Amino acid sequence: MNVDKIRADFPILQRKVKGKPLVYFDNAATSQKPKQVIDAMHDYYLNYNANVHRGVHQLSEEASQAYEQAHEKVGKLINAELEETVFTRGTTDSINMVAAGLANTVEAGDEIVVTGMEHHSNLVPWQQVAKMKNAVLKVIPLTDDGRIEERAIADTVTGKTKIVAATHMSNSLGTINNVQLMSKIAHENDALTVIDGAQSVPHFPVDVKKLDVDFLAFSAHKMLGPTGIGGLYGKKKLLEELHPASFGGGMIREVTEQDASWADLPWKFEAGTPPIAAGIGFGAAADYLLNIGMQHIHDHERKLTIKALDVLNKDTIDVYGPAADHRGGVVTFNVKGVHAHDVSSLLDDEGIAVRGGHHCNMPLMKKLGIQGSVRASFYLYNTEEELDVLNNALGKVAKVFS
Ligand code: 7TS
Repeated sequence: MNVDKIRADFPILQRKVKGKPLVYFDNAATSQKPKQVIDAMHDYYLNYNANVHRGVHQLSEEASQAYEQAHEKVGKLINAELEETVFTRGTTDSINMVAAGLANTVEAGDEIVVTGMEHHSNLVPWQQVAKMKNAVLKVIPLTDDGRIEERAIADTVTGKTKIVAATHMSNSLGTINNVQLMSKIAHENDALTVIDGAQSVPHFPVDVKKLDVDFLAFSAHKMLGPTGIGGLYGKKKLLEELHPASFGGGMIREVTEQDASWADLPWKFEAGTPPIAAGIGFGAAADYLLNIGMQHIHDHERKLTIKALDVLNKDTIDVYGPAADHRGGVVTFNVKGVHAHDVSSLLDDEGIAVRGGHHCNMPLMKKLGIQGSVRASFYLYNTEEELDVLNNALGKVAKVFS
């Protein structure tokens, strides 16, 4: 993987922040966008802007074709068919759609299982379903280093479990979960898995068939694509059974005064005029990632993560989460005795963008006994030299507060 060549595709990486070259380590929040994605969206607006699936005129046909092809490209990235690849507004929207659809299948006393490391967007929707249906929300506990052991899954999931909602990779701890095993245990108990792929699909190979997950949610903006769009994979049979949560134009087959039937998959779940340019950009992002190769991206981030853990492993710093073998390119830490926001702000003075705060993981922060942390998260365009810049900057932070 030629990182210099990749960096040339991202004009923003050339800019300076506070007079210093930008070091962008906030990829878990959102990634930067390559020219190829921006150009694809421009091209649509400049040359074939029209609504999709409606007109028979040339522009509409071109737009419809590009929009459908974008679904195919995104599907290819996760080894899903077109019918199984729904475009949504993002991970949060995807999970809410599934939660609304599956709520009908949950009865009083049933169990919904989540893990102790869920982003609020894969926790709060399930809390709401559990409250509405008088179901029991159970939480798979974590080890002290922020992993999930097989025994913990097997002990939590029971014959009463209807849904296992779990993140593929934690946005706070970096932990990569064995969702194949979770699906196996869920299926042995006749439960379905809803996997939050917001941090996995952008960063390593995800094959929905191999993992045998039932639903998978992800966001374009974390994988080189635009904001406002994301993906929901569902097994075809399950999507056919799932009740749509949003109704209107585009998602119907036939409407009478009193009733309506639904369009074929995936359009059944895409009511109204979609964000067409964003969808086309999402397809271009999937193409870009496929061209580079997800395994190459994972290997690169792994190298960076090992070095980051080494750089951060100091007496003055607490690092959270498991060893490099169990995690992706997210490293969260605190400089002892210094507020995460102060550290983030001093790093910003050095041109380094990190996130400080609770990372939408309040229950996890509570368990760790902290209010928040500083998070450095990596992507394909980051370099080992940038980790040296972080290391030097953290040295300065320690001096300021000593
Ligand atoms: N799930 C995980 C694991 C995430 O990291 C995020 C976003 C979401 C769900 C929600 O995605 P959205 O695109 O619908 O907002 N995580 C973060 C973050 O860590 N910092 O900013 C956004």
